[in-house]
Amino acid sequence: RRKRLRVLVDMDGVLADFEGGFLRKYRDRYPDEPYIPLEARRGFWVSAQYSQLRSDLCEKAISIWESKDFFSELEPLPGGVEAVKEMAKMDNTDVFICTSPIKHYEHCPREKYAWVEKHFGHDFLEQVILTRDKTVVSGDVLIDDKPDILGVEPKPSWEHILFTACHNKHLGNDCPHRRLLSWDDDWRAVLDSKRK
Ligand code: UMP
Repeated sequence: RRKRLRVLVDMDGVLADFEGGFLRKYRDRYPDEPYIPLEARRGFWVSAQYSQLRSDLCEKAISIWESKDFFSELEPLPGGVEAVKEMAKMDNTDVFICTSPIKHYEHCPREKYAWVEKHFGHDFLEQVILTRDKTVVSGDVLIDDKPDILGVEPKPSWEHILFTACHNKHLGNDCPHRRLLSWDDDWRAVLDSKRK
């Protein structure tokens, strides 16, 4: 394979602990409201599951990630930053962080850049792709915890590698993608399989 390998890595739920950060701030802000423990999370959309729990909890959940400092204060998930830095140093490999900002744009896009700068350094901002449609971005692999990544391009160039998260770990055979169980899993082998 002569071409360089292009790896797209999602941010929330793959590099940054969106679920953990959400639950902590939700419980701090709404200590008397019911909540969904991470072991009970099902489905990508946190708002949908809170809405099922009680319809008025949907907007309370949304208020958490629409708040200032939510995205910038997310903790890195174990091993993610290190793995991406290592990928970026590999021969014939280009790595991009490919993430969808929320449409409430007051804080999220700026804070996503701030998060990358904090954890990867200023120069790595060159590698950031903010898009609401990942199917129009070309790459060899997309490592992402969302089970269904859809958009206007019906045949995206990347293979979706599903990164295991609390909300998708129970999905069985109706989810056809190869998985990365965590950053301790063999991500190098996944990349190598695409170099052939
Ligand atoms: N998000 C929502 N609602 C939810 C859960 C997540 O709007 O219930 C947001 C957080 C992220 C985006 O900004 O959706 C998901 O982005 P990707 O992980 O697909 O890049």
